[in-house]
Amino acid sequence: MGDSRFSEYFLMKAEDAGEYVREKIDFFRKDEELFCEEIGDGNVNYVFRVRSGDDARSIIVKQAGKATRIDKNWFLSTDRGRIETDILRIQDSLAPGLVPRVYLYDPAMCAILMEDMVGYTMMRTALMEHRRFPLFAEHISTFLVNSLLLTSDVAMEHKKKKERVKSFVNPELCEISEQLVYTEPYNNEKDRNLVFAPNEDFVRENIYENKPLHLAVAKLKFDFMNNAQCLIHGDLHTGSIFINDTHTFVFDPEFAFYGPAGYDVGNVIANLLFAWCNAHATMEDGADRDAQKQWLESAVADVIDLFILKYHNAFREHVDDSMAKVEGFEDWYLSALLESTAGVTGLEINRRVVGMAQVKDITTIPDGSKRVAAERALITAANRYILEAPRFRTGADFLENFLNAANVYMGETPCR
Ligand code: SR1
Ligand code: MG
Repeated sequence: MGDSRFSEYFLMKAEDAGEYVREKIDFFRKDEELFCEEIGDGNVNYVFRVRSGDDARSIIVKQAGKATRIDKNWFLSTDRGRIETDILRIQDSLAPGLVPRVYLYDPAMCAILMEDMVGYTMMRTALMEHRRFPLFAEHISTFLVNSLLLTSDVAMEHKKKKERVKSFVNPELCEISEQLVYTEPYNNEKDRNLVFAPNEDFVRENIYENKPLHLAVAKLKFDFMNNAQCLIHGDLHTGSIFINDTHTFVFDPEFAFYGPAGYDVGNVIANLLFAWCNAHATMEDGADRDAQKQWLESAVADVIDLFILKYHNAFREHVDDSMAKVEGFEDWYLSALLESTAGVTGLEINRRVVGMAQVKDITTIPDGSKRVAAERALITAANRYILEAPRFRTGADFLENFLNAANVYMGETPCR
């Protein structure tokens, strides 16, 4: 393969990807014509779908660029493809079927060849089409408990876990989160926040000048940087999930590292709340909107409550460290995890409302006054998740806090 044009890294274009797949893997028939398009819509990588003319077979090639897509001057190690491949294989063993299959990782081109999730839609897109997925909470809670608890010290042999911590050190991707989640939304230190103009005063008073909030966020930041609790996905928003009526896939774990479990759970909750705001602000008042909001409210509460239930089951089944079995430890460990989940729910909300990497659920709300109201409700709820984190113990606690803020700013009694 030494003389292959793919033996040295270059950033592929759609027209390269078919030839690349043929060279790397025996996936398509030799005689079939291949079609390829770049379908990535994230901030970081390039994603190519290569398919046969009859659509019978297709495969995804995900290539790491040397710079992010959102900012061409922001350079990142291409090793993130290796990290993503390794964690997908681990997650597939812990939560079988809930992540796409990886066929091959090519370190020369920093590209992953993986299963195309045909018949699935990116969850953010589906939620913005106001579709409902009754099995989502069941699936994601299994994914969260299995991938988080079972990679932590309470369930893993400690030396093996420490080896894992080493191999998932991911400094540049972590730095993105340290900046975009834990720093810039609170001080705009790089002058790249994107504040919706009518909310400038609200953001200044409630975020930039909120000293108690800054202290709480600072504590969460250093927890994120120092608490090597378990192997987290690191970017588990609804753009990292593919879904249909019967099944859920979690993908795109390139931000993975050993960090606090609450980071993943909190990301899921915050992104369901963005979908709630989108439904409220863009659907016509009536039964369908009520049903959409009601389903999202149940999903928020169920993700937390099913997580708690499955956590206890998994703890009893898998934990064998004698000190982790000391009476009271199981509940103490869960309380800390839920407290961290509340904090991160607030952080993810604030950063998506005022930071540089925003979410379409909110930015595409066409009616400016409804967007203003949604953002104020979100920031108000977010600050309470962060400042009052220890009091969030159940799904109902998480939901009630958001609905209270929605009731004040979005002018309507929520559905529950
Ligand atoms: C520079 S990357 C910006 C954001 O996109 C990713 O999906 C992460 O959420 C990151 O914070
Ligand atoms: Mg991503």
